[in-house]
Amino acid sequence: HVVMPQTVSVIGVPMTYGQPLLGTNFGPDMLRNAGLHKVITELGWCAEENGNLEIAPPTVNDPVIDPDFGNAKSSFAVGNSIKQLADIYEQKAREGKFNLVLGGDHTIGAGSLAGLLRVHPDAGIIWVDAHADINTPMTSESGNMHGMPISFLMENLVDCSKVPGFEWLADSPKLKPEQLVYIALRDVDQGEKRILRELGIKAFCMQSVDRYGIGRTMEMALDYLCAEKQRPIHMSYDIDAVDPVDAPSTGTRVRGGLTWREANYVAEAVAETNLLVGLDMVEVNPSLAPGKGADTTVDMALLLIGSALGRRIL
Ligand code: Z70
Ligand code: MN
Ligand code: MN
Ligand code: MN
Repeated sequence: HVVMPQTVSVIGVPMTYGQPLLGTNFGPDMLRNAGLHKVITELGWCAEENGNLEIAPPTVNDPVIDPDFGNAKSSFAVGNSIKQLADIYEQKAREGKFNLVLGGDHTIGAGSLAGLLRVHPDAGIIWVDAHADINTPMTSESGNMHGMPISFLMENLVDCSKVPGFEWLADSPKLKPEQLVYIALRDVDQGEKRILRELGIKAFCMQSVDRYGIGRTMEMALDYLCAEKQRPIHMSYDIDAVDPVDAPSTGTRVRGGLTWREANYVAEAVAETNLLVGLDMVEVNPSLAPGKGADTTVDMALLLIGSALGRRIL
């Protein structure tokens, strides 16, 4: 069995080079300024603040991916930055701490998973997102790396030694398809559909939420990961999984998302397993809906973090 850690290690990763819009770099400080530490400590956890990782911007001299291996914009800057996250996530996980990773765009998920798998090679991953984020540099139509983090962590999908900045990931422990489950998908590229089908990856898209409700959907998702044996879980929560009504300040709004209650229930259900060892909260971009929209989005993100950390109504 896995014992719930008592310390939440807060890691800010103000990464924005995995997608074209500036502003996701303000996510971590927005969440802290809105009372993140109060949320953590009021739930009985110790908060260990690690500040923000240093993100070096891309330069014109950076090596770029050979077009024969696809397109991966700013891979050198992205890869070198998230290597730092992999290292600190690994260190904190070994200390038995809960990793709370504040994005930043979703490329940082690759850093969290790399660190996680070094400590818990058998961990389960819950990826809550409107998007599948499993394009490879070959299948990606945009070249934006926030649409790719999972592909870099899957066994036999991307040769990381061919992607400048990601060489360090080539010999890192990788994910098997059965370690991953998606929630809330509704905008999946053709190439991604093929990958999901060929690898047999379990995905509960919005149609599943419509058909079975969020309660049964989460029961099936958690059974899929944990029915046979308990394993540590990492949840990577893209705020764009939530309907734009409740999370407008994000780069790729897709209508028909999780309601406030459904989004919250996802976090509550995962918390109830007592298996959660880490959480990414990503793609909060306060610049995109300044004022009320940003506040609504940050409020939603803090709610989800509190619920994932075990807040109960009663
Ligand atoms: C598309 C791509 C994406 C987030 C957009 C979009 C990916 N599949 N992810 N917004 N958070 O460009 O690969
Ligand atoms: Mn995402
Ligand atoms: Mn383990
Ligand atoms: Mn997304």
